[in-house]
Order: sequence, then C-alpha cells, then structure tokens
Amino acid sequence: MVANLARAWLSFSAPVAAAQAAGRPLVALESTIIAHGMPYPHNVRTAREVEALIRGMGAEPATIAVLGGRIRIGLSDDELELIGRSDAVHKVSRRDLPAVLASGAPGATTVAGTMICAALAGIEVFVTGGIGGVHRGASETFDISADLQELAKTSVAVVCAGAKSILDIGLTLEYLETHGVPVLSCEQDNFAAFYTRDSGFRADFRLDDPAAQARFIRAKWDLGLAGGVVLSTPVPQAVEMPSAEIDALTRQALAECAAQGITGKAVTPFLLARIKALTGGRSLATNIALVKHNAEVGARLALALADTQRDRAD
Ligand code: PSU
Ligand code: MN
Repeated sequence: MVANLARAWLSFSAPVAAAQAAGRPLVALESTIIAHGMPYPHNVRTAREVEALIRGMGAEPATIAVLGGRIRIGLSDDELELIGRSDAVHKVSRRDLPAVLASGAPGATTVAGTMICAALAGIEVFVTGGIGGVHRGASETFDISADLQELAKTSVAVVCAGAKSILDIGLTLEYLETHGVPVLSCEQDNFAAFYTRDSGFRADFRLDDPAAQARFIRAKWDLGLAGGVVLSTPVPQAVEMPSAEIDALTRQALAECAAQGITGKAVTPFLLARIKALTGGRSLATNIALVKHNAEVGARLALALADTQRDRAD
C-alpha cells in the first residue's frame, strides 16, 4: 500500500524501465553533482559519458532528479541539459523532496535525496563523487549532512571517492560507525579524500573483489540490517591533486565561508565552488576522472549483486 502510494510519484525513463523488466542491473546517479557540483557544459558532458560508461559495462544508468512534480528515474538528453544548464534547480535532500514534488519545481537530488529515490525505485547501487559528512567545527554549527542519516536508514550501496577534506573526515567516520554504516574500501586500506587518495583514516573493511563486496552487502540486507553501505575507491593516481595544495585551499575556502556568514544547505556548494575557483579549474579534471572511476567500480558491484540473486534463483 505504502509502496504503491510512493510509486505514483515515480516516473521511469523507457531505457530504465526496459532494463528493469529484463532484470539487467541498474546503477543510480545523482543530479546535484550535475546542477551544483560542476560548471556547464562539463557537467552535462560528464553525466552523459558516465552513463555511457556504465552502459558499456553491461549495467543501465539511472540518473535521478525531480521534474514536473515527479521523481524521474532516468533522464533524457534534454532533461540532463535542463538540470545542468538552469540556475533555478533546487538542491534536494530528504527535507526538500516533498517541496519540489508538491510545487513542480525542478530539483537535483543530493546523496540523501538520490538514496531515497533509488530505494523507492528498487535500485541497490548508487554512484556519486563524494558523500556529505560532519563539517569541521560542527560542535558549534551542528552542520552534519543529512547524507549520513540517510546512510543510517536507507538500504543502498553508495560508491564514492570518500569525502572532501572540507569535512571533518574523522568525525564523519565516527558518525557512520555510531549508526552502524559499514565503510568498505577497495584498491587501498584507507578511506579516500576525493581530490587526494588518502584521508589518513582507515576504512572498516577492505574488499577489492566485487563478488566479495556483493556478499558483504547481501549478508547485511538479508539479516534485515537496513541502511546503506559506503564503498570508497580512491581517485586514479595520475590525476590526484597535491594534498598540501588542497589543504591550504580548503582552509582558505572555510575561512571565507565563515567570514561571509554562509550557513545551512549553501555551505557545501559554496565550499565546492570556491575550491574549484582557487585551483583555477584544475580540480575539475580530477573531479571528472574520479566520478568515471567510481562509475566503473559501481557497475562492477551492480553486476556482482545481480549475480548473487541469480545464484539463489538457480
Ligand atoms: N561533496 C562533494 N561533491 C558534491 C556534494 C558533496 O564532494 O557534489 C553534494 C552531494 O550532492 C552531497 C551534498 O549529497 O553535496 C551534501 O550537501 P550538504 O552538506 O548540504 O548535506
Ligand atoms: Mn549542511
């Protein structure tokens, strides 16, 4: 009953509906990264390239956004263009989802927003760039991304390049532990830090093999342990940025944010935009490369999760 009520708000693109009917694995993609994370036209081009990459690996991409009062699971080229080009696209987390659905305004879903929509659509794997987390100075500001609460309760595997060092990564991992969210890593032991490979903090469990990642995730969900799993994979070595430079620019961006009195949902987009500007656009190439790498890891995980289901049916 509840599921049917929710379904009335969902609208699947033809390719996603066909893939789902054929039992092909799906990979959800967020739209905040397109609308608020990268400049036009790089954002739209990257979104299309990421979709093509996932399709080439045998899974079906489902970019998620809110348009015309519906949660759209899979976007057409024109819809991607609209999300990437318009300045009037809302940033949609859990709190904001009813607002854009009710008003009909366009919305780009964050990690939290996309997890909710992916779960409603029956999609188990979601690829993003970096997750939100506990902000530096959160003991005073209380600024903790709703992404973390979503990971605590919504059963979707989130593939990312860790979290940006605009956040307090140590506290972010503590928060996830408190809420029982496992943080997996592949390709290295440590949790990744988006522009740089090493956050200096260990992930909980290193699993390089997609089949092993899939078994871990199935075990969790089979037991009824609802909630997300984070799979961190580092940015490719060739495009990693120097950590001393990122640290300095991050400190500068944080100081500017405080000086300008920016708060709430504007904090993360402000910091992302400032770091992008301060690196003279060089961070964009890193950003694009890491998202594509995450997409490969996510597609392999989606295929492995589909295999675990097939093995059961046999
Ligand atoms: N971190 C990034 N890039 C991003 C975001 C975070 O490195 O694009 C976006 C994601 O959509 C994430 C959101 O879910 O910002 C978190 O925002 P907030 O901190 O306001 O919860
Ligand atoms: Mn916040």
